[in-house]
Amino acid sequence: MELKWLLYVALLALGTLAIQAHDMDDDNDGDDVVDIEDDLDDGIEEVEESKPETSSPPPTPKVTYRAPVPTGEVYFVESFDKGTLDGWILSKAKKDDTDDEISKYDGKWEVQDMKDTKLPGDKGLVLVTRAKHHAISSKLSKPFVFDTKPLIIQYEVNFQNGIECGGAYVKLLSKTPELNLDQFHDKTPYTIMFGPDKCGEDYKLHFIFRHKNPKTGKYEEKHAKRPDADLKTYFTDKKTHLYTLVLNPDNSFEILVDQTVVNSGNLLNDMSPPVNPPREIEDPNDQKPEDWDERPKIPDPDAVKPDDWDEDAPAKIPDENAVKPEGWLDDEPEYVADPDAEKPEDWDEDMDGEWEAPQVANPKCESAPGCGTWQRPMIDNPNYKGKWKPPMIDNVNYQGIWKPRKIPNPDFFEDLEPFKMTPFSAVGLELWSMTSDIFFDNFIICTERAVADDWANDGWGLKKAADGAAEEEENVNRSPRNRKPRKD
Ligand SMILES: [Ca+2]
Repeated sequence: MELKWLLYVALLALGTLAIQAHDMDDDNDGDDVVDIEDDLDDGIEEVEESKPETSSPPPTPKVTYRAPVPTGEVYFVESFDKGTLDGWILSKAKKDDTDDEISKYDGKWEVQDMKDTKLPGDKGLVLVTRAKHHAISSKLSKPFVFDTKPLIIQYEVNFQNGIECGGAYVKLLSKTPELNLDQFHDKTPYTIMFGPDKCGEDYKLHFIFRHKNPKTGKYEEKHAKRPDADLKTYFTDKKTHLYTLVLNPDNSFEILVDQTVVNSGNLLNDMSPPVNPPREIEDPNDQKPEDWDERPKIPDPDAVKPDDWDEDAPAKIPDENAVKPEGWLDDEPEYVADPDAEKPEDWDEDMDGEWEAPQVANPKCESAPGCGTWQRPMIDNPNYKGKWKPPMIDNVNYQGIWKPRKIPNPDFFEDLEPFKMTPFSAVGLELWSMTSDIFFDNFIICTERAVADDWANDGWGLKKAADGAAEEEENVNRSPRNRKPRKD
């Protein structure tokens, strides 16, 4: 059912494209638009067949991909469909705390089609190299100032080769006089870090913001709690996933993957460490008085050991009721010298001592209940009492577990508007990955949910629909009853 639905979406989406293409082409007659479904079927087949199976040049697909266009105010959009890195700045910085060999940000970025793309022309930004530092960034059309409107940051990631250990998160770089995208590196101040990150079996979806302490002016990272949702498939299924962070002026936030909420909360309650420090703290100078009694129970001082309490009675005694089993061979040893053993010929009595046959289990004992001296089995002694201890009673002097007294926190402050973060003026990717070919696409930073949703429908939605239609096509072809004759 889902594939059918996807196909339907694909038809709709691609149909829209066909109509748009028609609008742009005045010479076209109306028949093409009416017969959308046939055109589409052809279009998708031709895309399929454009894989380099033969040496002839691939046919031009009828359905041409069209880059998405934002439908409202945006601070940043990038679809990479112009095919260049225009507007992006590669970092020339070095990491100062690592070996010279790997300290350079010399990882490669390229604008490419996705591998096995179903939408030729839909390009994205690809982190090409493995085991290198990558840093690239781009300026917003205007700095984002946190005021009365929400912040929405959204983009697509496809781990085309899966991901062993590496990140695909973005950093929204703080607007500071020192910000120099040419020298973007791991310590460049950011306002928000958001997106997927994975190492080993740890699948993360970061949302971190840097909060300015209003008392000290120092910044501290605040991390969103981990999502309850299982994130693994987003990293392993090699599909394109859409990551969205929505931050609202009332301090609430939502994190979505593929337009489904996977984490949500409030900047005041759900970040770690908390934005606001506690109002009171324990007095570090307070000390527990020496006579403070923390014992809830004590041994009864008035108790006396009863006269008949025998501390020496053993825990176990021989069972006097036990009877020696019938047929017990008291005079037979359990082991005897092996009658079949022979002294080795090279045995030297002077060197090796007197030869003795090795011991073996006495064959006579095999059919008897036992051999040798019979002993009574041991049982628990009913008269055993052990060491006498006085019973425990409530301690009338108990004062409870001591705690230092509370004092006002000298570092206390209260910021009720953590949403009002440091303005940011650029978006950056500063990443290390042990797996190559991470595909990024369709970045958008805006303030209206509808604008982000439209952008998603025209970008990520189209990718998903095209993939769905191609999957459906494959399934149909795979079924022998429906196998179509090849065109050529
Ligand atoms: Ca694109």
